[in-house]
Parts: sequence; C-alpha cells; structure tokens
Amino acid sequence: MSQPTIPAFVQGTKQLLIGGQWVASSTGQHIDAINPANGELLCRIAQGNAQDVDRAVAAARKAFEGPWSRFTAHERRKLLLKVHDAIMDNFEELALIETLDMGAPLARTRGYKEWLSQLLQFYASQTGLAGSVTGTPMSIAPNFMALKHQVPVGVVGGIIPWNGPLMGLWWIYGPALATGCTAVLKPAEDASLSSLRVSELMMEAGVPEGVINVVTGYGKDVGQALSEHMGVDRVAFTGSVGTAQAIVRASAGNLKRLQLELGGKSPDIVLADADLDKAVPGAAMGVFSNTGQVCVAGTRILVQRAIHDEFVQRLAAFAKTIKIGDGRESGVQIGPLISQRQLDRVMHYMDIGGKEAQLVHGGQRLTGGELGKGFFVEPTVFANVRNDMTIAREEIFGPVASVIPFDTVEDALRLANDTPYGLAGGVWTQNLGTAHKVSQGIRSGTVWVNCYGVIDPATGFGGTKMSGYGWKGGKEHVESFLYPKATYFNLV
Ligand code: TXE
Repeated sequence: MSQPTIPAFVQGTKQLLIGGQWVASSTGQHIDAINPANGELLCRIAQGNAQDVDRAVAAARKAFEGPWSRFTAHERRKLLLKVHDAIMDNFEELALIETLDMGAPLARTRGYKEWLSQLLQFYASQTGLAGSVTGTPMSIAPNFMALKHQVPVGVVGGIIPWNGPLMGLWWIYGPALATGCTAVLKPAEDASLSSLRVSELMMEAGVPEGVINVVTGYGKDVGQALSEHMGVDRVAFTGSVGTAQAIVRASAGNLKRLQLELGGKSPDIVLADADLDKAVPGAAMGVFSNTGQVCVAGTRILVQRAIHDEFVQRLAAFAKTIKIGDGRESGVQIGPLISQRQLDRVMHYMDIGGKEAQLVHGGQRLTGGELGKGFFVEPTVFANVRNDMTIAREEIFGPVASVIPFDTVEDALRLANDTPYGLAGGVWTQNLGTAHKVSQGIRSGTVWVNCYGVIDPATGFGGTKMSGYGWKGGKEHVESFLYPKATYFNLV
C-alpha cells in the first residue's frame, strides 16, 4: 500500500530556535529522530545544553521586556488567529510529521485538527484577561482609587513529553501568546519534530522574535537547566512523577511558579446496569488509544462482579479487532510504542501481570514481518486483577487494561481512590443517581460519565494528588500565566 511521502522538513539536522534565528547547539552534537514504526532514522535534532538555555532565556527576556510587551490584547488576538490559520493550512504535513516521529496513526493525528482549531480560537478569545482590557478601577475611599488588573508572569519554560507534542505544545504557546508571556520550549528528545515545524510556521505567521524559542535535547541537560534558571519565572511540565519532583527541587532557587501534569492510574468504573455496547468500546479505547501512552488512560477498569466475566470476554473480543500497524497505513487504529526504552518498560509490566493476574488477551510484542522492526505490542487484557497488584498500582504507559472486580458502589469508590494518583476517572451506568454519586466520589481532577477522554478547550482538565497541580485549558489556565496586580492612587 502506498504511503504518504515524507515531508521535506524531515531531513538533515534540525536546529534550535533562539531569538528568531535557527542556530546550532553549543554542543555541536545531535540526537537521532527515529521512526518507532520501523526503527529507521528520520533525521537529527540538535542536542542543546545549559548554555543554549541561557541564550534562549535571554532572548525570551528581551522580547518580554521589548516590543512584545507593547502588543495590545487586540494585537495578540489577531496574531493568535494568524497562527491558527497557518497551523490549519499546514495541518496535513504536521499530522504526518507527528505520525512519523511518535507513531500515532494518521487517523489520530489528523483528528487533532478540529480540536486544535477550537483550542487556538479559545486562546485568541482570552487575550483580554491580561492588561488593561479587564483592569478594574475602583473608588475605595474619597480621593483614593485602586486599579486592579492581571499582568503576565514573564518567561515560561515549557517541558513537554513525547506522547502527543503536536497537541501538548499548545498548553505552553497558547496561554503565552494570549497573555504576553514569552516561552522557551523543551520538547522530549524522543519526539521533537512537530514542535520544531510548528514553531517555524509560527515565526512565518509573524510571531515576533524571542517570543517563542525551542531548545531540543535531553532532560538532564536542557530540562534541568530550564528548571534551575533564575531568568525563568514559571515552568509548565508534563511528564513523570520522578521528573516533576526533580523540577520542584530545581525550581526552588527563584521560587518559580509551577504547573505539573503527571500521569495516572485512572479508574474507569463499569456498573452492572451499564450499556455494554457503549461501555466496552468506550473503556477499551480509554486505555488502548495512542497505544496506552495517554496521561488520562483509564487503565484500571473496575467492573461490577455480576458482569465481570461477560465484560472481560467482550473487552478481549474488542481488543482482537484493533488494527495495529504503521500509522501511515489506512485503517490502523494503534501504532507502536515510542521507543525501545518504552517497549522494555511495557514488556516488563506485561511479564509481571502474567505472573500476578489472569492474562486474557495479548501480552506479547509483535515480532512478525514489518512490525518486528518497530516497537509494537498487542493490546492486552488482564482479568481478576486485585488493586494491590503491581499492574494496578504503577503507571505502565502501554496498552494494558487491568480489569478489577467489585461488588458495591462503595467498594468501587474505595478501590478507585486507593491510588497515589488523581488525574481522571470514568463511570458507565444508566442510573443518573449512581453516575452522580460515583463522579462526586472519585478523587480526581476530571471524571467522564458514559464517555471517556473528552476534553473541551474552554473547560479543560487537570489533576490532584500525585498527578500534579494546575489546570490545562479554560480560563484558569490562561490566568495561571498571569498574576494579579493592584495599584493604589492617592488623588489629592
Ligand atoms: O518521562 P520524563 P519519560 C510517564 C509514563 C512513562 C514515564 C517515563 O509513565 O512511562 O513517565 O517517561 C524531560 N529536568 N509519563 O522518561 O522523563 C524529558 O526530556 C527537567 C507520563 O519520557 O518525565 C521530557 O521532555 N526535565 C506523561 C519530559 O521531561 C526533564 C508523559 C518528560 O519526560 C528531566 C510522559 C529533568 N531532570 C511520561 N528529565 C504524561 N503525564 O502524559 C527528563 N526531563
């Protein structure tokens, strides 16, 4: 079957974006960008270091204090809409770059288009939150007036993961452009290409130099330097708990504002009265989508005992129908894992699961034919899992469903909340009262009722407990790039 041609952008060694210029890294070294579907080299990305972070932060500071600070809310809105159009006009290329670089099927990456259009329009609609447009002058006493408004926090470091950078980068760039902040983006070393191409398109669309900067490289070099840097005012991070803890420590020097969105072990609760024609595919894709590499994945499927066996059998039957392959091929529903490292990690958990629970479907790496060259695994279902088993406690970040039986709604809630994480959860039932009780009872930032994974740009999502803090999307997100400021005037 013929596959789309590799875009011209995917060649050579991609450079860093600093102060509006594409420049070589100080190290002179590079990192290979590998297609996880076949292990082949796509191109190379510059391996940045702390010196490059210094340069990028200086450029971001200069822009923040320079012409960018004089952009009005209306001008920022117009710019965001121009960026929107540039991204939409080039979306087919961006979707293909994302598929090549991180493996998700084109059906998924193309599917981001409408959602991203909404997200960018949402941020464009929020530019008035910063500065004078919503500043409120108040007469607080005779001859005394106060002016309260919100001002941008400054230079924002964005550290993002590899599981969906074409979407994830907008949690940094969107609110930065909306508020008048500037950004230094550090994409993940495993998938940086869409961030680089998007940034190039943004510069062409007229984003002023220094407003967005990109330093590619490893976390221990670039990420660490960004988190420590005294010139960075805020870090927005998505990734693992361990790295988040390192960032919290590194950011203490200048008490940076932090936003941390980490992983989860989200419960997806299926009651005996659920409509299984919806609950089975819904819960299945809640865990298998993006090959399980999703922060909100509903990896613990809690099923009421009366329907446990039927549910498991139908889930396994559904898993068998999922088409796995190179994301460029039509009809493919899930692609490879991102890397050899992630493959090793997922296989490790599949081995543990095979020992502690009942393997119903999957559990293997796919080694036959072309798939053997990539990092492919089967969608996997474990049944009769107990909540204290390793596969129910630790984030696997692969297509592995653990089905855990329960008896009563109270049991389900106890199990759902018996986790260090609190990112998301789901409930499937036809009883509105039960839906309300369970959704209120799950301790997480986001809950879905009779659906899974829906995220509206204006509503957003976020976590609690060890899934981190801060909100992505919605007004709260934009406001977290601002701080309130009051000025008191003595008028006599
Ligand atoms: O994450 P890291 P990894 C979880 C998931 C996955 C596991 C490991 O369970 O299996 O984490 O993935 C940068 N200072 N999630 O190792 O290291 C790094 O370069 C500053 C869930 O890839 O957290 C990358 O850009 N930055 C998650 C980013 O942090 C550092 C998505 C994320 O990588 C750094 C990804 C340091 N010391 C993984 N070390 C989700 N919530 O969606 C690394 N980085």
